[in-house]
Amino acid sequence: MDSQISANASTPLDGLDRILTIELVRVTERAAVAAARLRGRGDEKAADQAAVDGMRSELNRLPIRGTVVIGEGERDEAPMLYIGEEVGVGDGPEVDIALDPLEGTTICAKNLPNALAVVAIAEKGSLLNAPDVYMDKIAIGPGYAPDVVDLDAPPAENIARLAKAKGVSVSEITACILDRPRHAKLIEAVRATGAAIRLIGDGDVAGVIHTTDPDETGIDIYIGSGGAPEGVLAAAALRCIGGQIQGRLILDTPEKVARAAKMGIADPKKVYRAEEMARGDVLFAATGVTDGNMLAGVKFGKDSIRTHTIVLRSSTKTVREIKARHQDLDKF
Ligand code: VTB
Repeated sequence: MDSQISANASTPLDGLDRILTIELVRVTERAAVAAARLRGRGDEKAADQAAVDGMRSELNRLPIRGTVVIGEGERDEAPMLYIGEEVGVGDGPEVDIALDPLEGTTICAKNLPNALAVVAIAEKGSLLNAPDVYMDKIAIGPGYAPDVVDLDAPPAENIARLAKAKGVSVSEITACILDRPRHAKLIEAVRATGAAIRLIGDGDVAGVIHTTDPDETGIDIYIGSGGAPEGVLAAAALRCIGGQIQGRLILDTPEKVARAAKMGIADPKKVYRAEEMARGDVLFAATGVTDGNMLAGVKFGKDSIRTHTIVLRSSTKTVREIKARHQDLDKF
């Protein structure tokens, strides 16, 4: 055998075993196909359950000792993939898992763009254990100086700073914002700058990821409040692709502060950067359920099923796109 090959083969890799990168693709593919069968049926719960079942069965084949830290909810409210559930074959590295088998259940039920199956894996203890509360978020793609935008600055200032850094006029910036009554003032303030807004019904994990490739997606910045678990997933993706996110948990009642404290959050006002939500070596995968700006949705053919996945690894920042044609249809 070539000595170079054998030397490399026996050299332990830093962080997570890179073979997991490819294994992870199966996890989101499986969840996406299961959810996609229920696209456009108006039944959020059924689509979500199908995605959960699909994702769980593939996760349990991975050579890991995994613990779900961002999942479907607390043990008493989620029968599967609850926070604390152990997944994997029970052998291999100890890892933390953040997942959303169907990010955008309503999008899927209505068959609208950008529903995803999403998972991230990091070394044990590396993911923020975020409670299921809202998080204020601001995110931009790679290539900008640190903190060019600021979670606490007025929207007009952030848009102006971003336009300047990008070298374009404010009117050429597009902000992605969740279409919610709570964002009325934010939307007004961004519109007043002359920037465009892409209003999305759900799916702010995709919204944040879309900032990493504005030429393709047309989105430069994500602003607004969405789920904290979704914030951690988006942070994991940005750790791998590049880009910046700032997030602060919205702990607006003593009950939420106490719940967060129980999960280890001592400072309820802390602003988290990507590397504070997802530390160390991180792997991330997302498969399109419905057609979207970055990923195609699942396509059901007569003899095959097609899926489109991005899979990312923070230590090398490799972005892989995997278009798969599955012919072993019994598996799905
Ligand atoms: C967002 C969105 C998700 O939750 O995080 C949103 O990205 C936040 O909650 O797809 P509200 O719907 O209450 O605004 C989701 O819609 C998932 O539930």
